[in-house]
Amino acid sequence: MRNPNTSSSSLSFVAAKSQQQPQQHQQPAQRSTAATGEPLSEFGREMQAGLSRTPRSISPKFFYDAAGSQLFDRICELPEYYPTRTELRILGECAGEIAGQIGPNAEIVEFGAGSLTKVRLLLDALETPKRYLPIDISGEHLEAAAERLKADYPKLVVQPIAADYTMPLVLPAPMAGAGRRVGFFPGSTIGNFEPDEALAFLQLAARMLRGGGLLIGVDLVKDPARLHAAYNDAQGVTGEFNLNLLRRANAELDADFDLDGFTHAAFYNAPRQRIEMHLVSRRAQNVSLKGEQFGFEEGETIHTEYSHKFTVEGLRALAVRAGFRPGAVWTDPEKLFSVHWLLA
Ligand code: AVJ
Repeated sequence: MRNPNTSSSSLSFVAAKSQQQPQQHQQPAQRSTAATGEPLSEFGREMQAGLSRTPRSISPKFFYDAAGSQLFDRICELPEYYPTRTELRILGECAGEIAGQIGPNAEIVEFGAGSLTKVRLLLDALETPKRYLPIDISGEHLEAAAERLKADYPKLVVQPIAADYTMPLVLPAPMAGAGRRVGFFPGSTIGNFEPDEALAFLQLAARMLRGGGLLIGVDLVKDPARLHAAYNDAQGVTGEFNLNLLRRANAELDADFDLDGFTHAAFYNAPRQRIEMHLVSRRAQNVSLKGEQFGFEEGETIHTEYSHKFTVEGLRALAVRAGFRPGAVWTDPEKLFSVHWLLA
């Protein structure tokens, strides 16, 4: 994920004492722009760095401002975008079996929790789940979603953690009488990571969840035409989602990207088993961002996202390298998507 997630951030998880307050995590030291001397946001720093390197790139975690999150919700409803509805179907149909693997009194830690819809399928099937710890970068969105969840699950302890889970993160100690601590990482967000980052994430998750497990949703390798269509929808919503990054830079970083001067490009890189998304400059142009000028040639791109696809065996082998013991796997009849139970 980068659902959010890559590039310069390091991944690490540390266990700590139980805390009742939602946690806020510190941003790294601020850098300021030469032009104004004002401190830059994380988005500002990464955008400036991303436009300064060759080839240009920016982490997909910055897609998800309010408008971007809404566009992503629309993507999930598109006829071409099979992952969300397929994963929901698997979680719904296999919830009993999944709950059987997890066992009673579990503590669920969700990475990149968003609007907390998928976990309800799990909570409904689990035997007396004890606590739910959703981690999400968007603190406000998370608080609101957590309040709604609390109202629906009065016996569940809900403790949101506002954090970027690709950054160092402190988790509360297990509650007295808790069962397994189980990570939940749905949506194939792991596909956003570079292969070495995916391994690093899984290694840290295995360490953090030792004695428990990880339930992870992973999109599968399939007919490239099907993949291509999922990221090049007829209504152009995925293109709007991609271009929203530039709109966001204009609004937040006082940039002057011409939204008609860039176009969405997404293609399947078969040998690397991944969709690659880019923003392509349609002509030679200059863009300014926080007082700095960036020249684009016609056809020059900003890489915005990888969405890696896996085989069932490939994901299980990666999990073994990371220190998990692969357990059950659930898929849909067409083998579009998979949900894996990995013992930590
Ligand atoms: C949320 C990262 C899983 O890779 O399919 C959807 C994001 N990008 N359409 C994905 C996305 C373009 C999505 N993930």
